Amino acid sequence: MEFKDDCLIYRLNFIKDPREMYGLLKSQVNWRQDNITLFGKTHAIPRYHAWYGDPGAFYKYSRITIPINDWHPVIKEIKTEVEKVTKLKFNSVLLNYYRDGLDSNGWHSDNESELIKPIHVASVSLGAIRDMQFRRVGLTKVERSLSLESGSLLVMKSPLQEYWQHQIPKRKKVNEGRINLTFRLVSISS
Ligand SMILES: O=C(O)CCC(=O)C(=O)O
Repeated sequence: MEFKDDCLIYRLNFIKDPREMYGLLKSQVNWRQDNITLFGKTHAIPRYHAWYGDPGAFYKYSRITIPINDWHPVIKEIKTEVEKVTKLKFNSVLLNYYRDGLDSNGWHSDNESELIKPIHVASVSLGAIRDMQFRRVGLTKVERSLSLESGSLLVMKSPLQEYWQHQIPKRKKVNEGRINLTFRLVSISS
């Protein structure tokens, strides 16, 4: 599939006061740093993360099951606004906290089995500007790059995750933190 711009919607100034929202989430989110085992070696993942959602909205990626937190009222308000703007439904959110440019998120597609198809992901950025790069599944060449500004909303619509991978590469010159919220719709287990 070619990179179709209608699969990506990017909107600036989605969050009214991104600086204040960044400070609030940095201090109030139940952040954790999990380990990942790759090729027999265990490493701390290069960022903090947290999972919030409806009861039963469990999520696992890279073989890490992140404990679910009940909705924080402010995160729930952001979800409501995201749903209003995108006309999509979400029941959970993965938050990432990149302490500085040495924290990162490697190549992947958001295609875990819990995600309900068609997969749409809505992503809100706060704090330092970071690049999101895109490459086709199975290829190494970076074909697109987006600079994600504080307060922005990026919607990745189906079928993007089937054909493309994305990453947030390390950027040594970035000294500030960044928080990202990616809203998802997952199946509910009892
Ligand atoms: O930090 C971002 O903007 C992307 C996060 C991401 O790719 C993910 O959580 O799956």
